[in-house]
Amino acid sequence: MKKYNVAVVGATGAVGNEMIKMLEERDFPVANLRLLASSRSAGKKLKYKGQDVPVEELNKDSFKGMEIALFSAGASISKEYAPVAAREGVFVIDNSSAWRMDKDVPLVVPEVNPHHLKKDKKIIANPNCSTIQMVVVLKPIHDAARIKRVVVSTYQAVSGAGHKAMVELAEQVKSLADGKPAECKVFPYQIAYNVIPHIDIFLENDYTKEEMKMVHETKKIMGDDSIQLTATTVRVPVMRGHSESVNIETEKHLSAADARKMLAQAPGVILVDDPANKKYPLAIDCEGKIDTFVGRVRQDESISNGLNVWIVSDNLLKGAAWNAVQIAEELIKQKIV
Ligand code: 25A
Ligand code: L14
Repeated sequence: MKKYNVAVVGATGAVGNEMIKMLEERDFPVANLRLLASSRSAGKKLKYKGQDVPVEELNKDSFKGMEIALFSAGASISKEYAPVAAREGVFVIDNSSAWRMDKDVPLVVPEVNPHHLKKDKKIIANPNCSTIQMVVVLKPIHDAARIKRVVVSTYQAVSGAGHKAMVELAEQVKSLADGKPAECKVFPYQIAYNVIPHIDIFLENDYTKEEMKMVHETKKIMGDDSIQLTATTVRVPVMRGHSESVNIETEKHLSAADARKMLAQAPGVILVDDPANKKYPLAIDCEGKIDTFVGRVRQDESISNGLNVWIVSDNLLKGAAWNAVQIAEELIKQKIV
């Protein structure tokens, strides 16, 4: 089997770290692995398959001889360096929001739109974490009953905001237990023992950017602009795993029982739905897993064709690192790379 030269940009971050682990766990056909980050991390060593791999400082020559590059170092780095890599013929799978809505860039969730990958589209965007886990569940429902409108509220883990945010939650919990005040550097307010209805920046329409990403990205991935969606995105004091309450209105009637049957067979989805035995998806159970978990499947009794579901997935894996590596696997499967 052919092996590929793979670069990870932002290798020392919360997502980058999981990308390296994912390549290892999936036994991805790596010939050479190049780890890139800022000058702060240059010289540091990270483990890959038991070996020490040095972290190099990212520069314009970093992509020579590479074939696939996984980016997770923020939008400004992606804006600057993804075109540099693409010009070298490298397939860039970018986890930032920089390229997602560019009409020449495929925005891909392999269970939903693998056909959007193309040989001449060197930059590929990895969608927003909250959107990814939602669309793997929406896709089979849309195919069966045609979705008209979605109302979603998210309960997002702090790891979505990176490594520093996880440290902040842990330190706040400790400070408060010691009777000391909680220090806020990453989040605008104390996140320990709190819930903050604000992720990413506020826009002119008073929605946050995170909320509008869910609106626009869902339509692009599903390839259907007619799907109406409204979102409220909320930060909760959970380390890993985003949860979502999703209300779905469909054109055709779909019973909760039929929806459950379909979801149990949907790719990448695991149904955990047994209320009598208190079984439903929990963030703490999904940590470290690549699947998307769905439960609490119910009829929306206030309208004629509606469902309510509860969706949970590890935001650092299906929401970021796994979806990126899965796209790379798909490029190989489709003989694109
Ligand atoms: O710009 P955005 O889009 O708003 O994104 C902001 C951040 O969100 C995270 C990610 O943070 C990103 O930087 N992120 C983005 N998408 C995400 C998603 N879908 C997401 N998180 C979750 N889900 P992160 O901390 O996880 O990762 C940051 C990585 O990017 C590298 N990086 C930063 N600037 C770079 C760069 N790489 C190349 N060139 C640059 N100019 C960064 O590497 C990390 O790998 P690093 O070397 O800067 O950081 C290594 C470690 O150093 C610590 N650290 C970070 N900042 C400082 C610091 N130490 C001291 N002083 C600092 N100012 C951290 O512990 C880090 O792990
Ligand atoms: O991928 O939880 O657009 O703060 C960046 C920040 C996802 C979540 C993205 C967060 C996000 C995120």
